[in-house]
Amino acid sequence: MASWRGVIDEPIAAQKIFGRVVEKLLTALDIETHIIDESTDIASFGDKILQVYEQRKVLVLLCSPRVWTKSQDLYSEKTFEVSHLKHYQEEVKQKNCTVNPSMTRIDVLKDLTDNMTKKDLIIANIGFPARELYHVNDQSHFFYMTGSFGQVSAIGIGIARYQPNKQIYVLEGDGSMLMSPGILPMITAYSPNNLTIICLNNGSYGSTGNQPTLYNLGFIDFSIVVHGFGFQPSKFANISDRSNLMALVPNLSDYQFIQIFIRPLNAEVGKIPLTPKEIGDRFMNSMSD
Ligand SMILES: Cc1ncc(C[n+]2csc(CCOP(=O)(O)OP(=O)(O)O)c2C)c(N)n1
Ligand SMILES: [Mg+2]
Repeated sequence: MASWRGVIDEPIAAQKIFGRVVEKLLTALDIETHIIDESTDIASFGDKILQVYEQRKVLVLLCSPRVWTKSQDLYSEKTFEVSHLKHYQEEVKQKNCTVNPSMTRIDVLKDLTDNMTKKDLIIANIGFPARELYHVNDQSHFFYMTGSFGQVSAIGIGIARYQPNKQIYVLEGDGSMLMSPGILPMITAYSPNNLTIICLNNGSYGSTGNQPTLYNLGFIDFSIVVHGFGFQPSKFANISDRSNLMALVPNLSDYQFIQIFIRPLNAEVGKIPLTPKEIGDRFMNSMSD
C-alpha cells in the first residue's frame, strides 16, 4: 500500500511532482495498480491482497491522502501504561507512568509560547506541530519543518552549539522521536545548556491521521530511554496535566527533556502560507539580530 502523496491539497513542491507521475511510472513498469480513495474502500481489496501472497505478484494500492488525513480523537482513553517496564520506572523515579492526558497539542503550544521569552528559538516537528505553532504564535525565529521527519533534535543540537547565547526549544513528537532516537546520546555528549527537547506524546502519528505509534501500543517508555542515554534525571520531566505544565513553564530552560502527554487531536488550522525557502531565510536572518 503506497501513500499517494501530492495528488490533492499538496503544498510541498517535491510531493506534487510525485503525485503527478507515480501512477504513470507504475503503469510504465507494468505493475498492477489500483486507487483507494477512502478508507472504507480498503476492505474491497481483500481478495486482491490475498492474490499477492498466493501468486507471489506485485500489486500497488495507491492510497489517496483522504484515506489517512482525517483527524479523529481515537485514543483518548489511552493511559500510556507500560506494565513490563514498571520496575525500571520505579528505579528512575518517574511517578507519572500511567496517565490519561487532558490537553491537546494546541493547548500546550499556547501555554508554552505564552511563557517563553521573546527571543527563544523553537524548532517545530513537521506537520501539525509546526502548523499549530504557526497559528498560535508565529515568529521569525521559529523554524517550521516541512520535511526531514525525525531530524528535529538534530537541527536543534546544531543550532544550540552555534548559538550558545540563545535558548532553543525543540518540539519532537512520539513518532519523530521513535524514528531517530539515535540523536539523544549525541546530545548527552555535547550537553548544551541551551537546548530543551519537548516531546509532545499523543501516542500517534497525529499529522498523518492518528495511526498509533508503538508508544501507544505500550512497548516503550521515553523516560527510561532518555535516562539510558545519559540525560540527567533532575533535568527530565513528565507532564500529563495543565497544572503540572503551568508549574513547570517558568523554568522550562532548566530541563533537557520534557515529555508532555497529550490527546491525539489536531486543531483545525490551515497550512503555513510560507515556502520552505521563506521559512529558512526568515529564520536565518533572525539569528543575526
Ligand atoms: C521520512 C518521512 N516519513 C514519514 C513522513 C510523514 N509524516 C509527516 S508527520 C508524520 C507523523 C508525525 O508524528 P509525530 O512525530 O508523533 O507528531 P504528531 O503529528 O503526532 O504531533 C509522518 C509520519 C515524512 N514526512 N517523512
Ligand atoms: Mg505523535
